[in-house]
Amino acid sequence: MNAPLPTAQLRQQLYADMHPHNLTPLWEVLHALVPQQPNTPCVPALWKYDQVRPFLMRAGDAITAEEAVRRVLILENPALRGQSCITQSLYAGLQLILPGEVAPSHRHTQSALRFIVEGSGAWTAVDGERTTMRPGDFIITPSWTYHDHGSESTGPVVWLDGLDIPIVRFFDAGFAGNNTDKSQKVTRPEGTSLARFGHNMVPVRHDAPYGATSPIFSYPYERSREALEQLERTAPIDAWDGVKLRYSNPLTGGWPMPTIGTFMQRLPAGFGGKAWRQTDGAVYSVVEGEGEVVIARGEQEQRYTFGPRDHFVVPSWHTARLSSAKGAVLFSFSDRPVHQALGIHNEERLS
Ligand code: GTQ
Repeated sequence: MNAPLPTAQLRQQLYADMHPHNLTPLWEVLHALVPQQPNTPCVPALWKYDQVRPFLMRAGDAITAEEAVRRVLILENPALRGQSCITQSLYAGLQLILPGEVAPSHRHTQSALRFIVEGSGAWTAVDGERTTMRPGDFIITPSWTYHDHGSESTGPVVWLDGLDIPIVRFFDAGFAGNNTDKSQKVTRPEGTSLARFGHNMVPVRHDAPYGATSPIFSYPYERSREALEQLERTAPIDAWDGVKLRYSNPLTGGWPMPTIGTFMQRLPAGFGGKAWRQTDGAVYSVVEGEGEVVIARGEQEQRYTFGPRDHFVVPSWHTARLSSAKGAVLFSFSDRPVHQALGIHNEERLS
């Protein structure tokens, strides 16, 4: 009779013998599979607009919007290069359209947001209605609606695209198709959706035209800014967020998009915010002003100074605090609606 194998050898033999049968022992990976707290592979990152813009303009020389279909530079998380994502669940990119160009009409099950960064006078069309893009506007392309972009501007127009591409990929639920028209036919005057749904009133007889997505497809900056300014003057300032509002779907009061939550906040001049952390990693676009963000996990700490049109990402369960000497306005988006739908959203406000 053979002597019994030592434990380590016994285990290795077991693993080797069952490997061809697509079996693997849980106890070797349990700690990583079920971590004590979120342990994202994402890292914080900052994209200074001054550094990004020349590459966008070179992309403008290198390819037309039509040939590219979408002329976009993807903001890739430095720890997830090659995966086309800024967090594990979200995609972000900067899209450029030049005067006279058209980005042809298509649709997909991925939902998109556009946050206008530079230039005015480009338009995007959704479901027969166009909206003019102005800096700071938040625009939605609902899942499976045809959309095309174009520009009658005199200069370049750049916006931030935020999509749920990694979420839809995770669920293997993506469909896409091209429209027969390069630019879809306009069937409603500009401003119809805002008039119907954007004045604290809604049509008496209506169905939600885009299911779980807001029927307002452009939330103009003018209005967001006015609300934040008034609240800064008249309401208490939150010690963590300054003055922060979330965008809402007027039909439900919930998030405007089923997968992506969007926010706009004002940091008053002289604001030194307290630190917080949350499970939803968030992408920020600086609208106005300047400030600093400190993002930390464990011993690692990143300190970024930001100005207009800069972008940065705060990954899941990293602590972050914002400050601003002169005041700033920040747009941000995250996958919080999904966390909330799954009952796994978590947030800590540190003192
Ligand atoms: O504008 O339809 O950045 O389909 C990535 C995929 C933009 C768009 C992106 C897209 C779009």
